[in-house]
Amino acid sequence: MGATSLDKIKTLQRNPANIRNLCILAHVDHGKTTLADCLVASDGIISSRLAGKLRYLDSREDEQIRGITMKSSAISLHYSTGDQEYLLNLIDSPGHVDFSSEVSTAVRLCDGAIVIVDAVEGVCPQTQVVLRQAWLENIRPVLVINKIDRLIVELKLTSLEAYTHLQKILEQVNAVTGALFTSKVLEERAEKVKEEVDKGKDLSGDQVYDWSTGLDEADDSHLYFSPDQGNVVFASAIDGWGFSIQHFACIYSQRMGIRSEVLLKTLWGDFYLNAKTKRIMKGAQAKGKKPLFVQLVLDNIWTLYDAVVARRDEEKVKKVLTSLGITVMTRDLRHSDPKVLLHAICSQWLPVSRAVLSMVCEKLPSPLEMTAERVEKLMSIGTRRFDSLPEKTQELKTAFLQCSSGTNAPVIIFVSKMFAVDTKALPQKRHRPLNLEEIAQRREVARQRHAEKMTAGSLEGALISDRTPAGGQCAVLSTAKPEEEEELKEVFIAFARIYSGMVKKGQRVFVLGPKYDPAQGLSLLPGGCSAFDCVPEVPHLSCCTMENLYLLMGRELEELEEIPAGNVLGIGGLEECVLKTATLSASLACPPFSPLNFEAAPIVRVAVEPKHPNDMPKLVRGMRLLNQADPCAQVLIQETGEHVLVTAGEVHLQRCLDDLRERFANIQISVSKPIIPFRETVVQPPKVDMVNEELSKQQKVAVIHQVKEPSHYRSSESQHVDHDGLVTLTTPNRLSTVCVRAIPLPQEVTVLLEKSSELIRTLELINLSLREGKTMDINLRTLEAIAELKEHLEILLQGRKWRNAVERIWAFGPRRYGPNILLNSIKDYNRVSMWQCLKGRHSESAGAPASPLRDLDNSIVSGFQLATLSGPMCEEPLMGVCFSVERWDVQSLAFSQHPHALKEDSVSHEAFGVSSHENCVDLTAERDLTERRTDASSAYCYGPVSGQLIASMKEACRQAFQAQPQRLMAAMYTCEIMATAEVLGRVYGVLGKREGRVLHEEMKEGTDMFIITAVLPVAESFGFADEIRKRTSGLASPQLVFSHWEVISSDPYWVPTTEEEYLHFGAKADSVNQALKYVNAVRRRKGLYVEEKLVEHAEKQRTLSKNK
Ligand SMILES: Nc1nc2c(ncn2[C@@H]2O[C@H](COP(=O)(O)OP(=O)(O)OP(=O)(O)O)[C@@H](O)[C@H]2O)c(=O)[nH]1
Ligand SMILES: [Mg+2]
Repeated sequence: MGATSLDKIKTLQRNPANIRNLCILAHVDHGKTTLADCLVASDGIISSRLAGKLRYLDSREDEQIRGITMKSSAISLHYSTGDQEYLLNLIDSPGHVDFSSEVSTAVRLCDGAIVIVDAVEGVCPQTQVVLRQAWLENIRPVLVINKIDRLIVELKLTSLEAYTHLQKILEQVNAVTGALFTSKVLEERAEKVKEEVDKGKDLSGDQVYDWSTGLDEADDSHLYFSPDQGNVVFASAIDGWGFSIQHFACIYSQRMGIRSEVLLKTLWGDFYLNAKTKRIMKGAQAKGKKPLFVQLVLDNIWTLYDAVVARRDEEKVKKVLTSLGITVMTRDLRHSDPKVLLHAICSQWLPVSRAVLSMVCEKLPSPLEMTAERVEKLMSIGTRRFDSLPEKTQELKTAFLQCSSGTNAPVIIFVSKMFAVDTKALPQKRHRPLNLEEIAQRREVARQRHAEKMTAGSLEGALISDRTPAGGQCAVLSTAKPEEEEELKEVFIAFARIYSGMVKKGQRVFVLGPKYDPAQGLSLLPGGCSAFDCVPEVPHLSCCTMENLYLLMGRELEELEEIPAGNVLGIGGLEECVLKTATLSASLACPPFSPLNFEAAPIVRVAVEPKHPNDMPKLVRGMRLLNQADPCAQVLIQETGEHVLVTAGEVHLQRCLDDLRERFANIQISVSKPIIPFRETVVQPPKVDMVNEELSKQQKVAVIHQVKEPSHYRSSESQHVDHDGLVTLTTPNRLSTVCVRAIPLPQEVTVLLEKSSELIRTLELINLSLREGKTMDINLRTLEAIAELKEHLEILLQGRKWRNAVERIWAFGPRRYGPNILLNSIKDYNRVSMWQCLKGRHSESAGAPASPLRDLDNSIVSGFQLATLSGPMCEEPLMGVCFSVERWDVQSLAFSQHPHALKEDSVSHEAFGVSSHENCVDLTAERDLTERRTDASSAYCYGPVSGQLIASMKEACRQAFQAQPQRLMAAMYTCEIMATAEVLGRVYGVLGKREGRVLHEEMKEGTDMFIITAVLPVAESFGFADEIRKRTSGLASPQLVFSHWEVISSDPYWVPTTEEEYLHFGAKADSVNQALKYVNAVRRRKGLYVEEKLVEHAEKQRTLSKNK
């Protein structure tokens, strides 16, 4: 540990008013870890000479080698200013998109954040993301504009230009905050209006509607970053300087005799100093004067850089040194690298740590100042409203707000991630210096051992002397083994924060799973119960012992006996009961915290297998550990038996594999090529053919169906496909028939469904509990969001085809929340509406009459779920397809087979509005009927009706899908690349080669950088970042973020049919068909049949000359 003793920190931990829990957030490479170094150095933990070079919080080897942070890590610092002493629990987070889940875990534990922006690059995509994350977690940010030295040295801006540039950056950051604020106000406003409308329903009609948006009254001035508010620091972390305008206001108020409050208001802004009158005036820009900030602040820094770095003028440096009253060591003064001298001067003149830490202590809230709004947000589980939680649970709100460590305060802890550390790194295992007594004791023991050996040796003589080494060795080996095994072991430590109560080592607490319901817990255990008791079975509740408590000190851990509320800590001994996150509490009334907001979804998958097959158990164990140690990585076993690792991107993948090889599994592994996800969809029949000739409607249908596998046009006893794509399928026992049609969903609908998947999942949960007869107090916001989704869908699904479609939605799929719809177009079949929760609690089951089909309803949904989970092209999930069930017959016999036998006769429902197919269907149905009666008994051999119906429904959906023009959808990344004009061409070259598409390109103001925004298929993205970096000599480095799914326009099953196409593409049409290439690659990987001819006319390859 550094200069601060452990005892000091323990004392500071007890005073929550002077604790600040904060994290450092920014885009990749904007200087988070460098700034953290400066702050760590100020506490004497590392030398200030090494600050910025060491990157102390990047403790992993690969972090040091690659120069990027991959894990968030915490350190506790002591800072004293005036008579106040503060404890800062600082968390450094990664900026690379692949690790954005680490940011989520850090933000959750903090009350405030330092947001860093690079002075040259300005607001970048990740800056926006982290500002949003801070906003969503209700934590307060302060701003550090870093790398200002680059404006001087690299861009060579004058101080005035730099001032305008800084102003622009501030505007950009505030614009992001402004947008977040506006959306929140509008949301609240909408909520309020709705509440008023709900309340005012029975009032008479003379209501006055207030059309204002609420934005005018809402005060948002405190949210913005402004130097005069004291929440902005200008810095160069690498050169060790930083300042807020308060610092200069203090200096100049003494020097110039102007009150510091006046200076504070005028140092930033359009003010100038009138030399004659010695007064500060407004309108510097209009009058062409130097703003105060330039004259009094920036000019000094520019002069210093000019003297030290540009001119290396020793005389001038000395003059500056005397005027600042600074002394530097002669070796720094003579150092060949001017940056060393600069660092030595700046870190004394304007130490960045002082500027940043005093801003943090002043502007960021302590754990005592947590807002009620944030507490409610943390405590509201899923769809539940805060005020619908049990009374005892609501009472816990005060515990959060008081943040007390008293004996009565309930213990509440949130674990945001589990991280693995080497057992050797634990303080218990660390070698500590021995005190004098221990040294004497050991010496005594050694002396005795030696004496025993000597006597034993003299007794046994030379007889056994040649046996001894072997025997000895044996003993050594056997004792060494368990030790070695233990050494390999990784232990998991929970990264957590205490929100209330005093936590003691060895304490037992409840672990509340994400689905734990405090109402249920309290009712099952009415008398209350402590975690020490033998707890009876309560769903999603378990107990654990906090075996060790640690103070997190970057690379090191310090063991503590107890830790009071308001602190960030590490907890040992939870690996068995906590997978990734958890809420721990001593009270049963505590609800599980709301889940973390993750920004990036894992998308890159690889299959992993051991090099040596008998290492399989080790791999399985290693994968399990990896899953626990990473907040974002997913580990799954596919149906094929492959072990699959899903990560957020290439860099993340590399890190996970390294961890697996070197820490968790310790074996050699082989890794498959990335498994690229695709989606399958159907589209509207194309209007033009491949050579851009217009296709008339009739011809088009003929062409497509003729070309595609003719076997689709099967018409057998049990199945029939008609010309406009309606598929009729009968179950093998011929007791039930379904007619299904696949219809492409409009693109906007697919996007909306994709975006709302979480909401649909919630809707499904609500429906499930309603079906089970449970009542639920649903959060008003959730209900509103559901109503909004419905409304939105209604707007998007317009036209005759979609009449009343939203009400008729039967299910979403796959997995009940995917972007495909099952539509109930059966006449007279009334189901309980999907949207029943919107209609009030009492009407739900009364609406629909009992139908004999209801019992088999689930089979249809299951069949649809299976069909949408893997499509017919290459067994990838479907997207944007609507399956409309237009007819469904079930014979009464089927019901007698079904466990819930119903005594009704044959029920037949026909589709409405579809006439073309009716004849043929009716004919088959009639014939079926007579046959069915005769061999009813043989029907039993096909198994339960429900199962048959699932299989038939799945098959019907697949065939309906194949009856439409099919397309593949590719996952797309967006990337923003910053590049200088010289390398722009090469960037375009790489993008073009990889099927990328440039969306727009703009020049960053004040610099010679271009920002290119492009989309790129995930399938083509592997090695993209590296290639760009290589081709541009490291000048451009892209950040890839998954953005959306895009239909690949080419038809994978296309073959030329018209004369023109034939001429253009040749008989085999084997020129590049991107979609077919992908389909075949996926099919080959999955071991499916691939229709490919590898070598045709082999004799043509013969070399003629050889035959001669
Ligand atoms: N010129 C200049 N370079 C800086 C400054 N601060 C940091 N750097 C450099 O910027 C690079 C990135 O710094 P880091 O501190 O690793 O950035 P980071 O934000 O922690 O990056 P990630 O953790 O990977 O997101 C390093 O090469 C630093 O030397 C600065 O004030 N001026
Ligand atoms: Mg870093």
